Amino acid sequence: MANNIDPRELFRRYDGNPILCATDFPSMVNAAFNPGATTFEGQTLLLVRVEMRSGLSHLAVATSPDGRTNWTLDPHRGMSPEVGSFSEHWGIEDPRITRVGDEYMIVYTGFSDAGPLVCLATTRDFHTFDRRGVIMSPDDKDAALFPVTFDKRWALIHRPAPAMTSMGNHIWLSWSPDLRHWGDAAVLIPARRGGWWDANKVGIGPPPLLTDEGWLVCYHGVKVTASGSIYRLGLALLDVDHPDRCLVRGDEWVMGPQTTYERSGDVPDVVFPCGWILRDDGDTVDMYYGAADSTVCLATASLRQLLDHVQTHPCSEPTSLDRRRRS
Ligand code: M1P
Repeated sequence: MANNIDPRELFRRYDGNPILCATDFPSMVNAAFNPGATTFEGQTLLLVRVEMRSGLSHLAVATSPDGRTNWTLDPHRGMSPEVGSFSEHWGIEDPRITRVGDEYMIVYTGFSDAGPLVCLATTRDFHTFDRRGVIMSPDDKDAALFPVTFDKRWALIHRPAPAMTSMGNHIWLSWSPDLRHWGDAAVLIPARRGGWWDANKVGIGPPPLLTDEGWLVCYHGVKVTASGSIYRLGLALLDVDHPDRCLVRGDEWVMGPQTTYERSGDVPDVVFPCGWILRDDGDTVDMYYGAADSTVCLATASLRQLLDHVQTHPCSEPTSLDRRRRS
């Protein structure tokens, strides 16, 4: 069994992984990872976080006809940190793309002088980007928008970090009538405690995916061990009309670092998806993720199997925050 991968795993890694790495770029860069993903003009489009050899990141566009091979890196498309900007002073990272009609809404982390914060930009062509500004103040990151409004309000999943880190870094959901003013914030998926794989720190992966059974979300959970952190992925299902209600949260992780390219790199033992695409057959989910903060990889799953799994492996130990919300 190569790399200890159980053939029953829900996500199957693409044999050609990594699909993109630093040496694919025309200039010398340190790493390419944590891509947002969408379809655009019939192609798969990735907005890849590229970390330069300064340590600062920008977002580059890569396209492929089949989402697997023949990637084209377009030097004229992408997003660079805004020159002179406080909110993007140390770069921009980890984009999540949500398509709304002809418009693509990109929520990304700005690395500001005051810490990481959440920014929003929109585009129709991935050439020009309309910056809509900071939508969550520091420290906050790992954010994604839903593609529809609920009673005329937008919903944003995000992950503020409390100054008292012992309180845990939980996934929150906030509301806005106009994408500018956000409020009614509440914890959506709390980090668990103790020995759990997702104890103390969690964050959303790709934007929520609408299914007949609810909004499917994939999130990362971080387990701190004596030799460092392990970033793994879990699933949850949110109510279709009330996405602030978590219907079910899976107990087990569904993907963790196992291959050499996930276990070894700038930050070992990390799988970190920021985008997934439901293909035209209505079942194939192509998930694009950063491996070890170094390369871009692809893993594929069946939507039916993901939904079955989360519903048949429900959380057996709700956190105190879960219990309070249910009472
Ligand atoms: O190094 C792993 C990841 O660490 C951060 O994620 P989080 O704050 O959710 O733990 C991010 O900087 C991310 O880019 C990085 O991949």
